[in-house]
Amino acid sequence: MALLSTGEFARASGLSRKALRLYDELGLLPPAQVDPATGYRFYDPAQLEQARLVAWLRRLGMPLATIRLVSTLPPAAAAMELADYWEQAEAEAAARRRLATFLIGYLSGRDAVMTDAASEPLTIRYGIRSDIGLVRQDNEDCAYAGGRLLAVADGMGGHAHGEVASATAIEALRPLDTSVPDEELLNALEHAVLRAGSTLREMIEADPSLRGMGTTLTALLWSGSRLGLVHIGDSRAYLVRDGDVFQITRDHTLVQSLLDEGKITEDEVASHPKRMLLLRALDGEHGCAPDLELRDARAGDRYLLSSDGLHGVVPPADIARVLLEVADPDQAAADLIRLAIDGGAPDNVTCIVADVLPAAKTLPLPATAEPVLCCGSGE
Ligand SMILES: [Mn+2]
Repeated sequence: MALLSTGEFARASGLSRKALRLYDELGLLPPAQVDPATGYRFYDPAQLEQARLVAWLRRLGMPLATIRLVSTLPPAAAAMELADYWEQAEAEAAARRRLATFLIGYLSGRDAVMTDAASEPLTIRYGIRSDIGLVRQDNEDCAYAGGRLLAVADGMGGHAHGEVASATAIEALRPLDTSVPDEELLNALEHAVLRAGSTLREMIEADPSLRGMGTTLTALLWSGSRLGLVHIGDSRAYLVRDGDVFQITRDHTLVQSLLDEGKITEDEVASHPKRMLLLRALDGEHGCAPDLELRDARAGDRYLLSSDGLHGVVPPADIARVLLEVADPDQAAADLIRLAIDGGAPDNVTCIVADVLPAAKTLPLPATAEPVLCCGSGE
């Protein structure tokens, strides 16, 4: 059968000359013959079927490398490869749709309506309390609890500057109390922490008397059955699951690292002269790297977020007892604060206790509780 010139083959196959040249270079569709004198390329009409397949796959958006693979397979195997590719493409499109929905909500300050109802199988019920304690003049803790976001920040810096730092961190996180797609949980948290850091830096540049202010930040952000954890400093998150209490954050303190290195014992922590020293905090001056972790959210779990005003004076066994025995989260938060006060409350103390419940569709829950912001000496 007579070979076709590039122009004839292009017309017959629906591929441009330029595309044919590219596919030749990539080894995807080499011409049947190349004239050694002129360099003209000729195609076998039998190659038309292959060329049409390549054109179809390109219209599908398939990358050339995948086309090269598919076009060498026998039809049945090619069909399977194509099905795999399309499944992946649809999953990616769905992820992009969720990301777009989230960004629209995030940038407009409105809670975007997620069309994917299956991604919201859990709901949380919380109690939040903060107390100035018995010694301090100011409450420099700041906390927030909403339908999807819980956060505790413990500010430092003296003369109310700590209040500014902790409130700034919480303000940066608050817009995330919306539908964040689960694959974006950690990106969103990290972005908010970076934003808080640059806001603090700008404030310090504008007013050098603020230098030295900083804050801890420990927060949980839910999306469906996933949970993002961001943590910097010595506030803590605990998880109660199946009757056990686990501390799920690690203090960024000197004494914790000395403990980890075996240089001091648990008993020596309370009397260590530098037990207050933080190795990491959110302060806008030092590039801070928060711990970020993606976790499973399960119905029946309970979480505690607390500032060091709690664990600084209340023994772990007492914290665990309240978490395990007091069913109502608001009452549990109040009881924990009471234990800190009874322990002398040398520091501000803040607690959020949150229970993870099954989907609203299985529980006749009232409308979502109002978010609560608990900041500063006014509390
Ligand atoms: Mn504190």
